Amino acid sequence: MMRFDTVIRYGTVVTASDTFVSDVGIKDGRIAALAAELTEADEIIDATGLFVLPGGIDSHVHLDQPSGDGIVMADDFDSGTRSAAIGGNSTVLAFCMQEKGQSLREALKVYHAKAEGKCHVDVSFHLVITDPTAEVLGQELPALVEDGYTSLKVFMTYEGLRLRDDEILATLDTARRTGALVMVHCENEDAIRYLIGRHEEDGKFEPKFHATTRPIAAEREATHRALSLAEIVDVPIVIVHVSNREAMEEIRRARQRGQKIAGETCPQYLMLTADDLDQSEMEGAKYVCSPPPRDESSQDACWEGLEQGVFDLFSSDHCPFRFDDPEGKLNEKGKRHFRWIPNGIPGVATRLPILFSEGVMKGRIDINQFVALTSTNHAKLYGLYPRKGTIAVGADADIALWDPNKSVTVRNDMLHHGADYTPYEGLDIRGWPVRLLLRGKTIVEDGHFAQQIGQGGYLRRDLSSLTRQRGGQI
Ligand code: DUC
Ligand code: ZN
Ligand code: ZN
Repeated sequence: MMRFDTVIRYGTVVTASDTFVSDVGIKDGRIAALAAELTEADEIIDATGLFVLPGGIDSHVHLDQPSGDGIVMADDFDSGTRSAAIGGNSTVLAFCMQEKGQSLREALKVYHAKAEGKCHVDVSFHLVITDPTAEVLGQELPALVEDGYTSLKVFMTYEGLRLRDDEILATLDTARRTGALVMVHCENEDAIRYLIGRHEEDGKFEPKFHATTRPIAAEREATHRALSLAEIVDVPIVIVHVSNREAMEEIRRARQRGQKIAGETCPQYLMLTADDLDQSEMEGAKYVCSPPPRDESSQDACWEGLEQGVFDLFSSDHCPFRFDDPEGKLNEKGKRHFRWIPNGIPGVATRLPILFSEGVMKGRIDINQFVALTSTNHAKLYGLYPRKGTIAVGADADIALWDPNKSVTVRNDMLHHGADYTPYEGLDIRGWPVRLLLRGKTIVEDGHFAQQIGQGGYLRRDLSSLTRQRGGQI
């Protein structure tokens, strides 16, 4: 019998489709065998009573991104990927933001330098296109897709970032030609700017007005427009961070028309509401993110989307800023006007425990759906499958051992991120990732990092399952 480096014994293996009791044999960083009675190994891990899941893949994470004058993101690739690992993730996909006038190659050079030598889990980059010149779309992007940068994001909101509809169409056209997958942030910038103006006239500056200037209709309209633009060009897209029923129904309808669409939602749309922004002492600034959290019926809709498969992806949209910090939420301008409060909340460490506890343990989704929504679908949609995202012979041995009976109360200091708060402080969780292996090596055990962290590598990616096959769903 083959001698393994590591064997995980007696656990219950879970994939997106199956649940079965099996030992897992690991050799040279990969899964080499799934069978009973694997006994020959240098290291034996007893997983009795534990679930053996593919490591989480968080395909929507912001790290070390420039965020406006004097504002500093709370996580770089070191702290951000530490926090990811604590929460059971073995891969994150971060954004590489093109500055206006900057070439994509130049932007990538900057982000590779930010990540180099600092990562504790594997990492890859989505490009954010803010300046879709003829050169960028005609030459750079096609070459970069060939080089394994196979996904990109466009914004419909934020002055300086957002693209006009004709620019989005041109970008989508390039995606169609190259097989790149486009993620779209859907909010109507003109409507938001108009509403901010009206709020200013009325002297409404507190954090809670972040939510009222970005209403559901602004998200729904932009979602419909993004889907229409994709239909015109006949190309798949991902609608990211969907917060409510109306935007979700747009995805359903587009699919019924025959479009290939992926949908994503995030923990904040299940766990928070606009009321969280309505608190004294600027406390509401902690919850400012876009789209904003809505209300309980929107939370129910997002659960429905997860349960019924409208959403393929459950991502964190980890975009951390410190709260009590002049470079964070409480910067001088932010204290006076909600529009200067940096947009985003931390969540890379809490994404998986929240869905496990609130979704699996409360019977809303089964554990195979959990694996699909948090790992397998991310790998398929972003060109990492089957190397990542499943427990199968030949796959990287990125494995999270979950104890379904472990109860944890979330405290900020256990999350190892750079933010000085978590939106989920005090939340009681049932089910926790008690051990994480990255390519066969244990990197976290019982909330502690192993000696050999810092081994995260860069992942070159294939084309998305959504763009690769004609007519294919994931
Ligand atoms: N969009 C994101 O995807 N993340 C943070 C801020 C934003 O607007
Ligand atoms: Zn966004
Ligand atoms: Zn984001």
